Amino acid sequence: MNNGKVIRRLLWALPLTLFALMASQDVSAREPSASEAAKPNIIIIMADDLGYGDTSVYNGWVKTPRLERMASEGLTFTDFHANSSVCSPTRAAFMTGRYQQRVGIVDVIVGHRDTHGLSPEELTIPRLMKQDGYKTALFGKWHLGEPTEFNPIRHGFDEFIGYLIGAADYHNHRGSWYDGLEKKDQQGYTTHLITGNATRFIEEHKSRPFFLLVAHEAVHLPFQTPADTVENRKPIPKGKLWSRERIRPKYKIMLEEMDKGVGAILDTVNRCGLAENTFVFFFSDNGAIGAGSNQPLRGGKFSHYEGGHRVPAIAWWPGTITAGTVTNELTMAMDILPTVMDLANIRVPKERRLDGTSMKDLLLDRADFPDRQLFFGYEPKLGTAMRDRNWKTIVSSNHVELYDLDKDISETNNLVEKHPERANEMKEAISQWKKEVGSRTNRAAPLRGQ
Ligand SMILES: [Ca+2]
Repeated sequence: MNNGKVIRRLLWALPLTLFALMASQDVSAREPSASEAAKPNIIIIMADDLGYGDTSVYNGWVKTPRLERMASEGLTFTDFHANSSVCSPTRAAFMTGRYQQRVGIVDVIVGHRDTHGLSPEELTIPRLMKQDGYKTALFGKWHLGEPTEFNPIRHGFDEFIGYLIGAADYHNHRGSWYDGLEKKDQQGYTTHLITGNATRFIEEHKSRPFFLLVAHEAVHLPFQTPADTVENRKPIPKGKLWSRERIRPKYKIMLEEMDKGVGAILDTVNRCGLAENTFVFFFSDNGAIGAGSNQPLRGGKFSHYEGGHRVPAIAWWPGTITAGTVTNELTMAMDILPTVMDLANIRVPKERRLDGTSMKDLLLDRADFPDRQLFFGYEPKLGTAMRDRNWKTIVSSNHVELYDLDKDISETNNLVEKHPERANEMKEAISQWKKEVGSRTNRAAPLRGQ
């Protein structure tokens, strides 16, 4: 079913020979069996703190040829959102398909806060997929709880290699690098280790359905490139630590390394003959800090403006998702769980209220996606923001902002006084939503035996 809301167009003029090569690869891939076709492999690649204006896919300042190619072979989202402008809440929503408020993770998880991790009684993507016979793995960042009870292994991951905290030293991560429940170091640059573990996992499990979460460290701080080894790292002068001129060149290299990693994963999928039966989704967990770019959006990480949570997102499934397409539908990280369950034909227990909506028809048939109100709660620090189609409001204490993103994507013209009724309606919707999802300490009632 086609419609006017999804605009099909070629984004990049790839040489004809490249298209011919891609076509020949598709033809040579083996035919999946009936059972495999019913159970596609799922790979989610998550960047950390990558901004809307960082990658060249979004006309950004860093050339990322492998993400460009992924986009030219798949579907690019212009209005996809992280659930939060910081790490842990977005990850909690992505893992559970629910607003992070329902699972009690509204802020970044660090040791001293009242929420120490994602309850292992929550229904997560890996738990649901493991129950369905999928082999499951996470390589890279977790950031949903450091104590053993919150470890990814407790959430249905068969394999976990990476770190539990917000960031690790890219080179010297001994002491924060885990293999399952135990600390076990791997030597190397984290971006390369995450990619290497992911490609090894794909090759090892190419004959059965798998769910692979590749949670990159890039482009989160510390700003370290493969060349910045412990030996050659020099003390940073005071005042230079956060200087844009120092960070920018490193940030660029960090993103380029991650881009190569995305390419290596897609190459491995192709080489293993899995492209026709593997769904890959790439997105970022929140917007960029000042060293990166969220252009043309206002704000960035820790902000309720669009730059805080509108992020790059690309879906890839050659032969199933139409190549070189773009969608402007309003979508969010919590939509990923219902989407992959739909693609894998896994039933989520009815008792579990999901807030996300399956994107399956949008991905496969370019169908209309339902309009809905979306909320970005970060109380009490930033208040709550809301999207309703092109309208955006931000409510904090007694301050209200209202923007028409169709005319003002950079959120520069506050329309509260021009459209007071709309502002009040959206403010009331926020109040209702807050009552429904509960406070930051209101954890979800556990579902036993799921
Ligand atoms: Ca992040």
